[in-house]
Amino acid sequence: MRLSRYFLPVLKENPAEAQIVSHRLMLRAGMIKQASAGIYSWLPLGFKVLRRIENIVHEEQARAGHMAMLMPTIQSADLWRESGRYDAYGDEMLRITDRGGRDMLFTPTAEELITDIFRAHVSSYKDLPLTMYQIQWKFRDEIRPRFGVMRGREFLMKDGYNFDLSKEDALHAYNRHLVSYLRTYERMGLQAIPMRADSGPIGGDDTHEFLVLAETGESEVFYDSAVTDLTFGDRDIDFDDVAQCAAIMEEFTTRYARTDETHDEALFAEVPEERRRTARGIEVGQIFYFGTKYSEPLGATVQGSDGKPVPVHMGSHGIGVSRLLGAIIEASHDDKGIIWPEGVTPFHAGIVNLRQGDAEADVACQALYDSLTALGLEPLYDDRKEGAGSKFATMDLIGLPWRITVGPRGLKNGVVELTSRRSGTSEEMAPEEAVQRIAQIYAGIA
Ligand code: 5CA
Repeated sequence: MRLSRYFLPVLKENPAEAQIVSHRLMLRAGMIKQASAGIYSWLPLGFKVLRRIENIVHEEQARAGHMAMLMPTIQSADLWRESGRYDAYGDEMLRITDRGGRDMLFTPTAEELITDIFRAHVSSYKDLPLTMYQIQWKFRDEIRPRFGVMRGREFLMKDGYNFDLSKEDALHAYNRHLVSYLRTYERMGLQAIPMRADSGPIGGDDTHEFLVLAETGESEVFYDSAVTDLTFGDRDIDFDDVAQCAAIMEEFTTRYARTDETHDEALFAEVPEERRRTARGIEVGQIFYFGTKYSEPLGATVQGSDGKPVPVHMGSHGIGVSRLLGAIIEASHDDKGIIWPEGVTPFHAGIVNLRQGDAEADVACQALYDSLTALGLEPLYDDRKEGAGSKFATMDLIGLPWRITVGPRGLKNGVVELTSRRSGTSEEMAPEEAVQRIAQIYAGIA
């Protein structure tokens, strides 16, 4: 993409309405624009990152054996009356009446609808286990939408639902999701720590939230600092292996890590004092096991091996897809702007032409652009007639992890400059070498 043709409405000034750095940087980098309170349009740069995050989620869900599907945003109130949540959900639910006077709603989550699909089509234990998920817009009429995409009213969520014959099987699904989420967040450059939490309106006894530590996080968290030493890395996982998933679950959840909703001072006191931490965190996902809470009232039963009907055991599992953009920026930025982790960056590298219009510099930039593109990478070429300072400032603000700077002086010596956004270090090298280096870096990303 050429920057001269790209829609990147960068703001010079800090927007007054933004209280936290991620919101400020998303507005300044022209990623989003507020349409009304807690509701945003996704401009090209923001939308690109959103898509990258979605793709990682899809890939990791497929790896865990879960099927993608899509349910509507507008649902009938009748189903929610069957589960008892139409009234229980309260003012957070956006209620709509259609022209026929029927009560409808904008989905805040989809346990009811998926259970309705299940009960219509699945009747035998032989069809279990089953896990399906979607990435779909949700609406929750939050009292205090704030911090940009972090607490929106309309937001994009990955929501997955498992159906199993027994509690034991459903707990394997729970563990499988935990394992899959650990890898998902790490691919986005995040450490998201599973913490025992409260289940709120979704219900159930077993639930973990995934928290990214950040001063601006809305949750207060208490943990044993040893949990921050754990990394998932590149493990070979068989998602059908019950013992393997359970072992990873145990590895990541036995040490003390809880949100304030479930915090227990007495248990926390058992953690060695030098490892006790109180901090703030951003909740980027949550997994639930709630057994038969929805299958019983909605009549989602299967015929067991003895021929008798049994209600299925369920859980649901969410990832805050749009919130993740904010969380990643909170975790990865500096005074100059965003620093995208390679896994989610909107463009793989920036090309800065220091002398646009200089025949040699233009040709060299185009050649770099073509070579990167031929390798399947997406560069952003700043081909505007602007000064070097302004070009660097834009690249730093939008946070591409790698920048190639091309100028007549370097070209005389056959070199361009490769700069890491994260470390700020630059190295001179032949243009082909810069291309190879960037290609190698991305080949190493899962
Ligand atoms: N049905 C379950 C799991 S599919 C569910 O709704 N879980 S949830 O309520 O925990 O939401 C899942 C994730 O969506 C949260 O962990 C959070 O990251 C994200 N989320 C929730 N509310 C908002 C909001 N107002 N703005 C942005 N993201 C949100």
